[in-house]
Amino acid sequence: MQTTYVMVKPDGVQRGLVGQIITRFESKGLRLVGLKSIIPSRELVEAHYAVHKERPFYDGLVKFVTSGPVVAMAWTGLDAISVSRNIIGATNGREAAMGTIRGDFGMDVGYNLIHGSDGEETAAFELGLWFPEGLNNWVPLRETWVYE
Ligand code: ABT
Ligand code: MG
Repeated sequence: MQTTYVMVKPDGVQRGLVGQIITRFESKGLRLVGLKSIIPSRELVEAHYAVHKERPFYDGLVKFVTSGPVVAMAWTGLDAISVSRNIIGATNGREAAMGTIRGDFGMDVGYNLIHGSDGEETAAFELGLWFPEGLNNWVPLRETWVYE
């Protein structure tokens, strides 16, 4: 089992897509172990995107993600990291496959609606950063019908 950090970015929240986005992860069979709506501080977002610090889009990206509420989530499941990246779709919404969140709702690279951790180390780092209070340890009854 893996747990991944997923976040609806300010554009997804402003466009009223939070419910539809959560539904996709929930109906896929992933388990929700953390959820909160916050306007993140500059320090938090700078730490989150530290790997992109030298990139030309970094300042704009930090400004964008701190511009309003985001919805921070933690989802658990078998291969939750790659499963979530598949639900999310390619970085650029114009190229993302239909059926993915970005493919269905997005038209841009910068405003790409949602974030998902890209590996196990990143997930551990991001979950610790956004959920220092910890996650909910539980197993939904319906999960007995998700995995054979
Ligand atoms: P994230 O899930 O947000 O990390 O997106 P993804 O992993 O699909 O894409 P990466 B490459 O990690 O992009 C991080 C954020 O930077 C934005 N970006 C990226 C640009 O604005 N211009 C660019 O040329 C590139 C490569 C897209 C991502 N987030 N936003 N918002
Ligand atoms: Mg990324």
